[in-house]
Amino acid sequence: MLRKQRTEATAVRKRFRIVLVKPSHYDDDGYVIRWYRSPMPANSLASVYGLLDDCARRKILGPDTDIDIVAIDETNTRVRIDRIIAEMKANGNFGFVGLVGVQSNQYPRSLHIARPLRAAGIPVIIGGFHVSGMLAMFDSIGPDLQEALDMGVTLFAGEAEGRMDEVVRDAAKGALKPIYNYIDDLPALEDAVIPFLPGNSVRKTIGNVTTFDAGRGCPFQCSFCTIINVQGRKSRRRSPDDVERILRKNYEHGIDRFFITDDNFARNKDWEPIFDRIIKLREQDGMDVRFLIQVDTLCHKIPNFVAKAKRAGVTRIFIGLENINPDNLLAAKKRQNKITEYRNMLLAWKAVGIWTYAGYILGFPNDTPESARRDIAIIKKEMPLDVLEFFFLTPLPGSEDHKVLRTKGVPLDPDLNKYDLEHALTAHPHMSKAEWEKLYRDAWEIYYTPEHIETILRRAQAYGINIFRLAQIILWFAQSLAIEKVHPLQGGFVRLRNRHERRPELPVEAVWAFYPWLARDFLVKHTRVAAAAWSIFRIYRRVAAASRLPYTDQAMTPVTDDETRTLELFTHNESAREAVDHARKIKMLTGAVGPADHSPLIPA
Ligand code: B12
Ligand code: SF4
Repeated sequence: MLRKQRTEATAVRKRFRIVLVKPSHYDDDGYVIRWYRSPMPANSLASVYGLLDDCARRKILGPDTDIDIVAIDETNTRVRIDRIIAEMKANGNFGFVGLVGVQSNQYPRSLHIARPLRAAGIPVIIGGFHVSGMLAMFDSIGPDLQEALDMGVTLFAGEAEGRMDEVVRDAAKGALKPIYNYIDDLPALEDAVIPFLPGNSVRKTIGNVTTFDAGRGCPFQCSFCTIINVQGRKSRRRSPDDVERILRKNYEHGIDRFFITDDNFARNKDWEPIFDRIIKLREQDGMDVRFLIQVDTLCHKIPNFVAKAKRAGVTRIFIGLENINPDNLLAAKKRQNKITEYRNMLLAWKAVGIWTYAGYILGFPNDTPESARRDIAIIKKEMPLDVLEFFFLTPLPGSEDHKVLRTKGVPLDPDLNKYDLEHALTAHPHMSKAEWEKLYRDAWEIYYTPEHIETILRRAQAYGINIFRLAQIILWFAQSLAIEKVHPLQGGFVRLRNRHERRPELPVEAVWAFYPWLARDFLVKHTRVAAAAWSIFRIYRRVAAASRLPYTDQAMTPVTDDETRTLELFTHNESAREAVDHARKIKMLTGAVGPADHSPLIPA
């Protein structure tokens, strides 16, 4: 009798199936960028998974309907569209496929994934920065978004916290709207559902690192930035309780390294209570958690910020240095970046043994191939930076730059797949496309010479930084473009390619051509990686052997007033000299120094 009842109960249970895909994009040969292991779980995927998992737990479709969620990160897992179609069909297409956190460069790939799914009658929703950025900046729907709508794909703009119930219920009723637009109604994040990914997704990444956002929004106004137009300029943040929950949940699963993805954690209004909570977890509860955070170039001026970051377990910071030419920074409205502060800022982090990554943008209006090469040489000599990474100045959809160029009718490369900060997409006033591309390739080689790698390691060792770990990261950043032909931030372990995972505009290669090429490519690349690793290891050994010898150089000493007149960083052009004079004037006027101290560069 009991068995019969149970069978009846299971017979009426329904299963609403959700497949979440975080798409990758195509490399320049047209193949999907996919790795055996990606560096860390995608925070966008974890955020959306967490929200849907919460819907499932609350049984928002009624007590008889289970919600099943599968999460696929295409950077480490092949998306089997045929299998998704078969599984959905077996479930009467009761469910949807969510294309998650879709950036502009991933949008063409997303449409390629969506097309066969829509042809099979499966509901598809696309969310992420491309849709949000386009709807934030333009009143009308552009051809790219229209293509999705014409296929019957639903677009989601804005953030899904607090909105997921509506979407899931509509999908279950078969009544998804064409567009959900919440871009002007950004949710508060206090007590919002926290990001989460199941173990099988995390296992496809390198291991003990994960990501989460403690807040969103940035107060600054850089013209190339998409974040302020999509996530706003107001700081919205998770509570210290939620941050603690995220950390504990991961720690229980052996994950103790975190990348806090806030674009600018220093401007998270609650950075201090959050740091205080983490300090408590570390110092009183013995949780050895460590962090990479992103900050701006003035963060060292916030009282206690650097000291508390250190105690909270921050071991690395990422800074958007962007450029050392004040004219360029001004043109990009990056007014908060003051070259007069760069070295002090870096020294403040170095003093507490935290290593620094910085982003440098090539192709600002005043850049020439020569000036950019000279600027990189100045950075090497005069700034105590560890890892430097280069990007093309890119009019990303969602940015003011993109809107201005589109509105003026300036020709822009129509292929969204290239909007990945690794391609020249528009004309430059002083460089041909070929010169700009060459500059980008050369920049990595100019910075990561064997001599400079040695200098970076020597400086780091003097500050007590783990140089073995730093040497590995340098290997990754120095060689990614040369060997894998992708930016280090898109990299992973062991590149995988499938003959059929190619842009539909390009032909599927013949078996006899594809596999020998793949085998040769694998061998050549891994030989090159081994050679590069050996060469960096030898440098590491040399530096480690000299650990007892004191080391210092110009970049490691606080800037003196004399140096403001001699360092190339401050004298390389008129605008750099003006920036120094301006900083000096401000300091005098605000009384931050006595008349004897004219250095704008000694922190007040
Ligand atoms: C962290 C981060 C990274 C990390 C990723 C780490 C990780 N594994 O998470 C790293 C450093 C590796 C990285 C690399 C790159 N990144 Co990145 N990254 C970010 C950053 C700072 C945070 C992303 C994030 O987690 N956001 C929070 C999530 C929750 O927001 P979200 O994705 O928008 O999702 C919400 C909504 O959109 C919506 N939603 C999203 N999907 C869906 C789906 C459905 C069904 C629904 C209903 C709702 C929904 O709900 C979500 C929750 O509210 C963003 C900037 C930002 N502030 O978002 C840039 C950003 C996304 N990155 C960008 C770029 C260009 C890149 C690179 C191409 C750069 C490069 N050349 O290396 C690579 C691409 C790598 C890749 N394969 O994705 C750009 C994209 C711009 C654009 N217009 O497309 C951004 C916006 C930064 C910028 N410069 O403007 N990135
Ligand atoms: S500081 Fe960074 S996040 Fe803030 S506006 Fe500038 S580019 Fe965007």
